[in-house]
Order: sequence, then C-alpha cells, then structure tokens
Amino acid sequence: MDTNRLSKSIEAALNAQMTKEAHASQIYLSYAAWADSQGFGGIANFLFRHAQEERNHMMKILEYILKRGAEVQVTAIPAPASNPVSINNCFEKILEHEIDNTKAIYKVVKMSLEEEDWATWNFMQWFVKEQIEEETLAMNLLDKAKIAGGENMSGDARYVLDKDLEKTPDKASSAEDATTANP
Ligand code: OFO
Repeated sequence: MDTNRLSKSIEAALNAQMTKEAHASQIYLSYAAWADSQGFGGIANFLFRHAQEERNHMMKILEYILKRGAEVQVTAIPAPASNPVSINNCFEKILEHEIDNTKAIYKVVKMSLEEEDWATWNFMQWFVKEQIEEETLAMNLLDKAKIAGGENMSGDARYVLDKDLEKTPDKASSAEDATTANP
C-alpha cells in the first residue's frame, strides 16, 4: 500500500521550499559574518539569531514531508548572494530576499489549492502569516537605516543603529494582533 499522502508535484515543491529555507539561513549567516567583520556586532547578533530561525523553518517543512509519508531530499544549498556594501544595502537585500521567499511560498499554496491538498494548504498558512512578519521586520530594518541616513549614514548613526539592533527582537508584531489599545 502506498502511504505517501503527498502528490509527486507537492512533494517536489515542498522539498524545494525546504532547501530555500536552508538557503535563507545561509544568506543571514553570511550577512551576519559580514556585519561582524565590519565591526557591527549588534547587527551581526541580530542576523545570527535570524539565521537560526530560518533553520527552524527548514525543519518544519522537513518534519511535515516525513509526517505525510513522503520522501525528504536533502540537496546542495546554493551559495548566498554577494556580501552587502553597506548597512542600508544589507537591509535592502534582506527585504528583497524575503519578498522572493514569499512568492515561492505562494506558489506552493497555489499548487495545494489546485490539487485540493487541504492538509498542505493548511500547513502552508503558517508560512503565509510568517512571511507578513518577516517582510515587516525587513521593512522596519530599512526604515531604521533610512532614518539613520541611508547610504550617507554617519559614524555616530551607525554606532547607535548597531547598538539598537543588538536588543531588537527578531519578530515583528503582526497587524492581525493589533488592537486600538495596542496598535
Ligand atoms: Fe525569512 O522566512 Fe523562512 O519562511
């Protein structure tokens, strides 16, 4: 009896998304190492934490594939993009990456809808919500960089921004949780 509860196309799409999450982790890891090498320990700390979060996303998909009786395929992870050239550029690259990841997640959602695989559709809703947070987080980073002077950030502004990021939680608040008392 075939106990695989995923279609071949969904199985392949989920494996690809699992690798994409691993790739995201490598991107954050390499940007974190870049930030540290530039002396931005606070930004590096933030990005190292986020690299770990992307690993958790990868594990979530891996677990789901296994739970559905399908086959996990751990493949090579593409190399991360080239290093940023500035803090502003680093946060721009992060936002671009997150938007790209959202598009990939939407493709899996669409596929599960078309195949009426409601289990996968339901599973993927966690990622849809997570991507709202992830994009918000990246936009918040970019806002901070812009306020600090964007590409023309002074040394003082870089210092303050780096200190600020050291304490910043790597979760953004979601619009769905907002109330009039706590907008
Ligand atoms: Fe940056 O988010 Fe994973 O999915």
